[in-house]
Amino acid sequence: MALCAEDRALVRALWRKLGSNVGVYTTEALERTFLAFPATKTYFSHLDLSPGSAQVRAHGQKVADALSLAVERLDDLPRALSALSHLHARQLRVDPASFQLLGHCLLVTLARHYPGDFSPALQASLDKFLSHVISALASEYQ
Ligand code: HEG
Repeated sequence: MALCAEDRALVRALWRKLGSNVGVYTTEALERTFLAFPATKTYFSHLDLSPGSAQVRAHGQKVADALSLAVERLDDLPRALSALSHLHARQLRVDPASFQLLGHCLLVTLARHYPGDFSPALQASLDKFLSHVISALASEYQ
């Protein structure tokens, strides 16, 4: 389902609120993903995955930057993320089903840190945004 004007406004406002902490929350979401869905760790066997790992933090920042780019390019998501989709599909060979798991953990992380902002409307808009990011990332798998 496409993001309507209200979805876009809610997601952009949340991102403004996150400010420079997008990397912090994305890192927490990655740590939650590794704990809740341990099979996802197999893609990162070359990294130190212990709690508080600087390598996970550095990776979290890269994922966060891609999400922030997506927020800036809501009208053009598939194009904005096509190189990244290609990388995950052809080089990293990540099972696209795992994108949903990280998306879910990001939603949980943000709900935990911003309980007062997490209205049903924001949840629905954020969920739509993440679905769009996930389908853009999955677009190069065919
Ligand atoms: Mg991916 C690298 C973004 C989900 C596995 N991921 C990256 C990079 C970005 C990114 C920006 C760095 C690319 C580069 O260095 O050029 N990843 C990204 C997003 C999302 C996602 C936006 C979903 C919202 N990634 C994801 C998932 C897995 C995964 C769910 C596996 C379970 N990503 C993965 C691996 C690497 C990246 C193995 C390479 C890590 C490295 O070696 O540094």
